[in-house]
Order: sequence, then structure tokens, then C-alpha cells
Amino acid sequence: MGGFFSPIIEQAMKRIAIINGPNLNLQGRREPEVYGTKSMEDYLDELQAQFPDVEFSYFQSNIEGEIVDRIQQVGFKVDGIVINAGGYSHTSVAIHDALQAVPAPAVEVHISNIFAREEYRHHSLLSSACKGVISGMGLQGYALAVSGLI
Ligand code: CA2
Repeated sequence: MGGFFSPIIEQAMKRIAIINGPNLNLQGRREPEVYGTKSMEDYLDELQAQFPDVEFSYFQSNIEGEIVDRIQQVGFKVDGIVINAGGYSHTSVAIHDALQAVPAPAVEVHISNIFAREEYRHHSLLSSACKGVISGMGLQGYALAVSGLI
């Protein structure tokens, strides 16, 4: 046990849940000009190496209700949620409400810059339930979100 002036700082392992929404299972395989060529699986290995003291969980679903279920499942246990709800970001009151309902802070990530794309992507229903938003930084956006949460 460290005393008052002990140089040993005990740091609890942080738990971060990453949640990806519809079509993000295609990451690295389609539309490389927008989303890049790296798969999410390869990127998650890099993220773990970048944050060895963080315990990550990863969940991807194309189904809105499953994303709501996952937020409720992890939202009372983890230290933070990184969410890219894909197309549901622009439509889902249910995902907004789930993020609002749980104590874990969330950061919304978009791989592409949603403000430089079609008008219907410019607004996210989730942002007001999140601590912050990162858009347009590619997959690196997930690492930036983790930095902001820990
Ligand atoms: O830029 C983002 O991360 C988005 O959340 C991605 C969504 C899009 O609907 C949002 O407006 C912005 C689309 C996910 C589709 O993901 C793909 C990834 C790679 C290849 C094909 C689709």
C-alpha cells in the first residue's frame, strides 16, 4: 500500500466499451476513399497496444434494439462508452435515450467528417447525450475518444 508520499500510484484498470452500429462490420472492405482500408479488428489490436491499461469490450450490430440493449448492459459497469452508431446517429431517439439513461459517459465518433458530407448526415441525435463528439479523424477518432474518457 502506498503512503502519502509514496511514489507508487495505484491506478485502477479502466473499462471502455466500444459500440459500432450498422454497416461498420464492412469497415476496411467497402468505400476505402471514405472510411480507409483498415479493418476494425486490426484497428482494435492497435488500440489495445496503445492503451495497455484499458480493458476494452467491442460490440457491433446492424440492429437498433441490440445497440440499445448493449448500452444498457455496459452502461452501468464501464468507465466510458465510445459509440459510432453509423446511420442511426442521424435517426435514433432510442439510442439517444439509452445513452442518457446510463451513468457511463459516452463519446460519439464518426470516421468520416459528417459535416462535409450530405446534409442529412450533418445532424446527430446522439450528440446531446454525449460528453463529446469526434468526426473526420478516421479510425484514430476512437483513440482520441478513449483519451478523452480515461
Ligand atoms: O463516418 C462515420 O463513421 C459514420 O458514422 C459511418 C456511417 C454513416 O451512415 C454516418 O453518416 C457516418 C456509415 C457506416 C458505413 O460504414 C461503412 C464502413 C466501411 C465500408 C462501408 C460502410
